[in-house]
Amino acid sequence: MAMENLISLETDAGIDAAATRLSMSRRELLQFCAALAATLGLPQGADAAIAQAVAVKKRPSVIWLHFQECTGCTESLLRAEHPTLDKLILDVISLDYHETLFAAAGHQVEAARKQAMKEHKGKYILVVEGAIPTKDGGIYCKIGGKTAIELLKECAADAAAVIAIGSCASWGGMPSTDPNPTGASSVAQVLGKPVVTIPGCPPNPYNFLSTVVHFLTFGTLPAVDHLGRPKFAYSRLIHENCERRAHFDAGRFAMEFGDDGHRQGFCLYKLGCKGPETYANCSVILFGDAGAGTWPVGCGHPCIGCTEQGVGFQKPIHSLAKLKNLEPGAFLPRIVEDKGVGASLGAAAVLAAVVGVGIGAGAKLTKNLGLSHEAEEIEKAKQSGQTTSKSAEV
Ligand code: FSX
Ligand code: SF4
Ligand code: F3S
Repeated sequence: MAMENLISLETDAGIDAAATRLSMSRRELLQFCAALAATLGLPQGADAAIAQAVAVKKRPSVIWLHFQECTGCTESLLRAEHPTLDKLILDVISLDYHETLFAAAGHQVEAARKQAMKEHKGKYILVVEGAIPTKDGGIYCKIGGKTAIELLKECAADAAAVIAIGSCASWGGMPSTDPNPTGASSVAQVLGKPVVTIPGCPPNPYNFLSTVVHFLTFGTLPAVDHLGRPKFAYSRLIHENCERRAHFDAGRFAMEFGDDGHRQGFCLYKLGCKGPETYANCSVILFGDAGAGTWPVGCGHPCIGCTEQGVGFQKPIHSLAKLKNLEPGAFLPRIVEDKGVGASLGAAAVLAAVVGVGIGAGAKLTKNLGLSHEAEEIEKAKQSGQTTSKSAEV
């Protein structure tokens, strides 16, 4: 069906014109639309609808506010090493107000914001980057004489949709960590109503682009969870689709940066990887965009849970993650467990009770987590020419 739709677009001059505008070939543009449709989890044929929307629909006006943050969200969206993405974003939206990117300043930009709000009343998308300081009347962030609270409320009043981009805007992010001296709050907290959130510090720009393209193509925002996160991007734990998952299941862990396990690409759980308690699609669409495997865990650093309230910037980077789901990733091949020894069934039962899972999964997990520590000791002992009581058990 998708193919038929794409073939019927062959003569669509709009696609060619859009491809020329974006300095892409027609094929590259259609491939990109197919990738966006896949990211959004849309059925076959949606790629053609997206291609047509990108090519012919009127671009929605976007007003982009900056509050308490580092501008990393904007940086990640427009990063220089991948020109296609920023071109696409700037092509599918009409960015009518953006403090960082505007060449103008002062009253000129304030006038541009008011003009865009008047012209596109009830139709513009408001994107908010950064947390909103609420302590002491909100005096810790003022733009053009107005507090962030005032600006946010003013701009949200006539917006068709509000998108909180980044963890700061989504749940307070880094500025809200204890003791939160400025009372940094999320967009939803200040507006008192749910908004679409795209957490991450910075967030994956494809998730923002996919959300906007969904709005452009279908006139609605994608389905979200109870925290306002688009389900297409945040319904799975990173751990469920991680390329190192088979090592986790097999009990193969890097124990130190640079050790043998780390060099061999073993699981980073024992270095503090928060993938088991972090909902995001970094492991699926490989956030990093600098080549294969270049997402945080792919590069060899544990995920710090930057999308997740209560995890990112709250838990120590190298503390062990809470295991939220012990089911193995269904599609990953098994690795033969050939190392170490297991823990007792009693210990497995205790762990299973603590984490609230069935004894089978708990026993398997306990066995595997037990494996690596002991195997590691045996390995070290072997290397130093010693024997241990453990090695006799293997
Ligand atoms: Fe920075 Fe954005 Fe982090 Fe916050 O991203 S990358 S501090 S989520 O608001 O600019
Ligand atoms: Fe991947 Fe981290 Fe899970 Fe290990 S703990 S499988 S590195 S997400
Ligand atoms: Fe953040 Fe972890 Fe993804 S640190 S970018 S949620 S891999």
